[in-house]
Amino acid sequence: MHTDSNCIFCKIVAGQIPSRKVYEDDELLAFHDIAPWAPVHVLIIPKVHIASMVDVAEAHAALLGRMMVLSARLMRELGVTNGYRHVINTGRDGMQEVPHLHLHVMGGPRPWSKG
Ligand code: DGP
Repeated sequence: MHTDSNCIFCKIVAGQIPSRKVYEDDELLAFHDIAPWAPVHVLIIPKVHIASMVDVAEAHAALLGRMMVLSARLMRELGVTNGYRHVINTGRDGMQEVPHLHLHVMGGPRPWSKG
């Protein structure tokens, strides 16, 4: 699997940086955001290093689909019952800070920042 030894999220996947994990399988990892914008703020990432949506190819379609399906399951499991937001930031103008593809999933009682 392609990884980047300088990437923070690859280090989280490798267990070199601790995280509050909520889900893990062979392809995906989900953990709480270190700087949450909402009462529940989870990041879902592919374990393979894909820098951003710019690098997504047809071959990743199932992987991205799994990230979306997992998001609904995790919000249910984390007790988010009144709705939630999905955000994917892409590149500098898209306000992406960590160059490893990640899906933000945010919910919980409002008010909270729109990010
Ligand atoms: P973005 O702007 O979409 O690249 O958001 C990156 C998010 O990643 C940001 O909300 C903070 C979070 N983050 C950055 N470093 C860490 C870390 O080491 N651990 C965790 N859990 N989250 C991190």
